[in-house]
Amino acid sequence: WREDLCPGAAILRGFAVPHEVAIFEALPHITMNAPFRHLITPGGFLMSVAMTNCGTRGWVSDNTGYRYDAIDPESGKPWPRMPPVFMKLAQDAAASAGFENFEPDACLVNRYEPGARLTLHQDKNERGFDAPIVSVSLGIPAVFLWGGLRRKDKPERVGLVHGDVMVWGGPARLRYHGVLPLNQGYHPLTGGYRINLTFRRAV
Ligand code: MD5
Ligand code: FE
Repeated sequence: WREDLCPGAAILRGFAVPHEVAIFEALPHITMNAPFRHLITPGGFLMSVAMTNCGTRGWVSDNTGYRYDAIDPESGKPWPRMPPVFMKLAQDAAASAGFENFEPDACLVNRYEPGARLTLHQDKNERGFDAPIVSVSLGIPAVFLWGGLRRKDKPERVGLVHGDVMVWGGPARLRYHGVLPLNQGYHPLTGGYRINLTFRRAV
């Protein structure tokens, strides 16, 4: 069930399914303390994906730019701690793709409703790019856009379903990527939403 997309990039199909119940038991702790919110891009647009974070750093966007912050600007308090099941899942997935000793400090939780999308971008707000990124897809399916190292490289389309885990590192770490507008759907654990957990080493 491991698909190697290119050097440094792998999809582990269904890897998160054994942890699905524990993940959704842990999630309310996070969202009660740091509710999902629609961030504003530096350009002044409201993002269609709703976001929150757990871990010692969280990814935030506002009119001053993108950054990782130890404090949730909405609450003025640290982000909720990363649940052990999240940490273990991220570390096991990274190791299965060849990245031992992954120590994520940030978990961005993305919530997509039908129509929500993520335009093509690179993840480059982290201090270094040695660590991989682990991305866990939950709930209703999505089409992932997987581009090259230059914005103009035509992206491939990759279907992602509940439980799929992607690992990006090494030469794939800075590839452009995005998510097509989500179709309507239903999943017993998420209702009409797609939830994506993205684990990173921010600092
Ligand atoms: C998502 N989220 O499905 C995606 C999964 C984000 C984001 O892109 O920034 O929150 S992360 C997929 C990813 C991460 C790092 C590198 C690459 C893909 N890649 O090289 O294609 O909500
Ligand atoms: Fe990204």
